[in-house]
Amino acid sequence: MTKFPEGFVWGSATSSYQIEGAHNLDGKGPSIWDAFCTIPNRVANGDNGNIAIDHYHKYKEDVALIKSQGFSAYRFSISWPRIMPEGRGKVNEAGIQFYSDLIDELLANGITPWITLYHWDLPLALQSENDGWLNPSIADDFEAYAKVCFERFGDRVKHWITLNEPWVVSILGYGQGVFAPGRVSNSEPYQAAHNLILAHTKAYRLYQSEFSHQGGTVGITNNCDWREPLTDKQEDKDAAERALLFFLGWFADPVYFGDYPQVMKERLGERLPVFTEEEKELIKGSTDFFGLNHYTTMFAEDSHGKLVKGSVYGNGGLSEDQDVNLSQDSTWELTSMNWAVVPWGCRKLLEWIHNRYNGADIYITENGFACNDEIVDGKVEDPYRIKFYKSYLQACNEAIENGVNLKGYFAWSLFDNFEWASGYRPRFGLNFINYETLERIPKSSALWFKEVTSNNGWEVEKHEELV
Ligand code: PNW
Repeated sequence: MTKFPEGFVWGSATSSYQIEGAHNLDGKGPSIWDAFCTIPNRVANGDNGNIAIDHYHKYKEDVALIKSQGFSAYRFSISWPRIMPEGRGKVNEAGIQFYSDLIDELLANGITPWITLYHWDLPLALQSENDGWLNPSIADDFEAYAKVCFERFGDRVKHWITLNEPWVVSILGYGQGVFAPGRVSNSEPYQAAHNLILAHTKAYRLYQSEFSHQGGTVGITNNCDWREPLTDKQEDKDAAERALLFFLGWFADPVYFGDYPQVMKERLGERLPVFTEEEKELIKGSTDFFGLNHYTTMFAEDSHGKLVKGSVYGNGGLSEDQDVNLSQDSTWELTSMNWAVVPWGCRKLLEWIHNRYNGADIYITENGFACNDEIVDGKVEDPYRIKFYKSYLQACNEAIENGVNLKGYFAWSLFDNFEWASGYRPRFGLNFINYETLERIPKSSALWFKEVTSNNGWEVEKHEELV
């Protein structure tokens, strides 16, 4: 039996733009993703989130599925432009009503809501009129939006995540331009990141000063892959450490220690913005838990200035700033995102976080496997996904045994959904979506999770049969 500690949180996760649809209904304003999807050749197959899986209209059926699969927690995000169509000022009551109803439905079914305030669907007005995350004033706009959410939902919601993956927003949105708003630059990612950190901090401090009576916790979710030194040479060990600091330390060091990693300051010089002493004090300690999204592992080696251009996804940021070359082992299994399946990388990353961030309470807020599932005779069998989850959860279990304070795990994703620039083709769900009928069909992995959530672990032999 692989057993998890008493009270371990089992959840599944989604985000607003990826599932809701209803992109222009009931007063919702456009987001940067609505706009990005209209530009030719930015999203595979010309896909968009206009309808997505129509969760907006099917949320009751979806909550029933979560319940039947035994998850005690559900992580979803609020669409900022559904709440504030222009990003600031007027509040859209119909948007409030939707999330309020969803929260009530979850609670009535014994499921704890975990809300992400920002999962990339920025109100378009803030981008077109204000340069989005490049404008320092966005921190005040985000604080005002967070305030509405705390006021209207905080009586029932006790778990808040300010930002999802500021690394993706900065690097893919402002560095490589493959995600909205599609900008390409080697300095804007650092400016956007700076304002993201300040926005997070404002929302965190606002909760502390005005909403602490609600008794909730507020954190931030960062994404990071593991970086394994390619050889035992010290320079490759240093390269792997440097890559982790440019990836995760970029955001986690400020919220735990008040400032960027030294190696980033040294290498970026004037391209890295500077926090004032006052800001450092506010940023330091501005998270109640460590939210981690983790998908894969790559080898890292010192490039000695000779960069091999990696694929856009997962190249770990602006490699020229890090002097790191990344590679995969040819024996590693790849998902349909070309992300390698390397469970021990998950354990090593958890241990690295534990050691660097003083034994922080960690929640894995995303981890999952993409492929091209198919319906056969009305069923979707995905033994490879079960194998993936089993191996990563086993790695989590080992990390816990080694002293890591891992408190919960959210599978990405509850459903197949709009996978950003890759459109609908990669399927990450535990529940299959028939995009013609929008029917939800639980995959065998969803049934396996039911066993895990009800036993707080799984019987090893029994699982072996399933695979
Ligand atoms: C995350 N990368 O995105 C997001 O939080 C989800 O919305 C998304 O569906 C999921 O992971 C799967 O992609 C990422 O290039 C996108 O390293 C890109 C990267 C990492 C995470």
